[in-house]
Amino acid sequence: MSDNNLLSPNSAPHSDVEDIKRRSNYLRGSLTETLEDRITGSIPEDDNRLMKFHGSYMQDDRDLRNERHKQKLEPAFQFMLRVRAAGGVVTPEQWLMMDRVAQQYANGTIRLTTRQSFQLHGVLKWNLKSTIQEVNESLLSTLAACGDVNRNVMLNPNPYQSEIHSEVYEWARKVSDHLDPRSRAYHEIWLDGEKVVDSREEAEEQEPIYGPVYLPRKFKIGMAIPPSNDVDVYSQDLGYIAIVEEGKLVGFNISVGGGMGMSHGDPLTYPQVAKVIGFCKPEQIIDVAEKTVMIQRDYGDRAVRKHARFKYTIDDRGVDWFIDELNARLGWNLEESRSFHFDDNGDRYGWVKGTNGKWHFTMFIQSGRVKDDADYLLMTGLREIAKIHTGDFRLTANQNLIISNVTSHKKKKVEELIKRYGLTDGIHYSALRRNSMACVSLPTCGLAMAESERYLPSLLDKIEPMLEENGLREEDIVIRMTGCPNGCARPMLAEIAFIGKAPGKYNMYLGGGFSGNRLNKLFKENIGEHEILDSLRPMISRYAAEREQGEHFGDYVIRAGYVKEVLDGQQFHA
Ligand code: SRM
Ligand code: SF4
Repeated sequence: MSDNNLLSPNSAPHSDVEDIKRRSNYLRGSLTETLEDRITGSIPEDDNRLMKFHGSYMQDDRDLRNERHKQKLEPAFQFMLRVRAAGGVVTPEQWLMMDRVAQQYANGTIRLTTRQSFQLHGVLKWNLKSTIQEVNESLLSTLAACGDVNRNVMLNPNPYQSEIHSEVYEWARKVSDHLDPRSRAYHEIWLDGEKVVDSREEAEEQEPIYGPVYLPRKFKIGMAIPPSNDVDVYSQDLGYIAIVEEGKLVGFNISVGGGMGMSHGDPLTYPQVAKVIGFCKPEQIIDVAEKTVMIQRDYGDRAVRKHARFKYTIDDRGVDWFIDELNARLGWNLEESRSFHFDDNGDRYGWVKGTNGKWHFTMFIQSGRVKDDADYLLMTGLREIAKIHTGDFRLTANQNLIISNVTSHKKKKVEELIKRYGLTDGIHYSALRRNSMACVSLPTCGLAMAESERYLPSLLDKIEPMLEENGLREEDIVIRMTGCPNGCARPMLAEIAFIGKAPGKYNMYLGGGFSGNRLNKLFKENIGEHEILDSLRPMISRYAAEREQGEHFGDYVIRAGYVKEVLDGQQFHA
């Protein structure tokens, strides 16, 4: 089947992570023993690699690192736990569970992620099991939230087209369930399940899609419902674009090979927008997902992890090769892609009535962080709403939250709570802030080179007056920041982006497409706040004065010559 690495024979070149996966006996490793070790709050590196498949990363509080080092203490080890829900849809009971475990076992906050999952930070090793058990009791899971497998399947939360949403949501769930790892390791380790699989042969049957070494790298699927591209479908390894004709879902266009991650100064790594390769009927999408994942399993690079994402497999072999391979494995051919149009990749805030007659309220949550501050009791307000809410909550791909499916009967009560706690639809913020995203970064992210979540709000405070002065307060401009070039807030698709280089220093990018359809381009390297503001000031006033009717900022900066357009198929660094 593969000329490269089908199930990664030991003799083929492979990275150390491949060995760890192979030795792990389907994600078990020595995790059970490691968790019982009370001498240290940390876990060994091999087990940490496996922990990712179980939805957790070991971290340490980087704010405390130097001080603890001086005091000759081990770093303040703690765990991040990612809880996934396909399409970001959760019940009020599940919200209340997240709230409870965040208070009891984590740092008292909930982080809504750019892939519509939850993250908890600061969970201690001894509390991991209880936390994961509570999560599972409420029918959510941390399994495969991280690791070399398919991650949370994203879906436009679409509060207004309720029927289409529920139909596409069912498909998202089916794709997600189908691609879940089937090893019993998760149940054995965390849920005290019976040890059912002893022999490798039996287990192999249990991982018919992934096999014993899983994928070469993480794999991401997103489903967009035009005209909204809020899930940034072109950033996904595999994208589905719902095609709705005469009010009915007729199928999906398929896009492949998107990805955001790169390393500074390494031209072999680059972000890329996905290519649309064809169309299939709704009932065919699981087959397409399965076969695509299996092609990546067999042909992805297992030797160099930096080169192991699906986008590189496609680039190395060509998109035509991929289509042929996919069609051959499917036993039928994809149809010609259908026409569609995206307007934007943002959220629509405030109240809207769905086609099912129920109400939906989209809230603005700065960088997805749900917490209580002295002057903003966001977490408490949402808890009070969850206690009386009979619909659902939807996490958006822009780190926001929708209180969804509110009956007309309950709307007044929910509105009262929104008012009492001052929960905001962002209307009193600038449109720039409403279109902003920042990754987690410091102090928890071990890969962060600069601040992001903790810095972007104050940078926005300084940019907003420039917008006000130029009458651009209500102009939608997409701005994103990350603390490193891994691209967790998909900054490479923003009209204005800052990617961390060193403490207080960022590379500044301009010219992304307003609907997430075009990568941006490097404008200035390694600049601090002063230079950021000095660069933006004249640009913003020129934009206000010179823009054409309906011209977006990302298009303007290209026309005005600040950066060159990144054409389709061109790489970021070109
Ligand atoms: Fe990410 C790694 C946070 C979405 C590309 N990402 C990390 C880690 C786990 C750091 C680590 O490996 O030690 C970060 C944990 C920080 C912390 O303290 O919480 C982290 N990524 C996040 C989240 C929480 C950002 C957020 O602010 O919401 C997002 C969680 C998503 C989820 O719920 O599943 C998150 N990460 C993304 C996205 C956006 C997306 O998926 O739509 C990307 C770019 C898309 C892509 O994958 O191409 C992304 N994260 C990465 C990468 C680079 C992968 C690559 O292509 O090379 C890494 C590093 C790695 O995998 O080695 C990474
Ligand atoms: Fe960490 Fe970098 Fe991702 Fe930000 S972009 S969360 S700094 S890995």
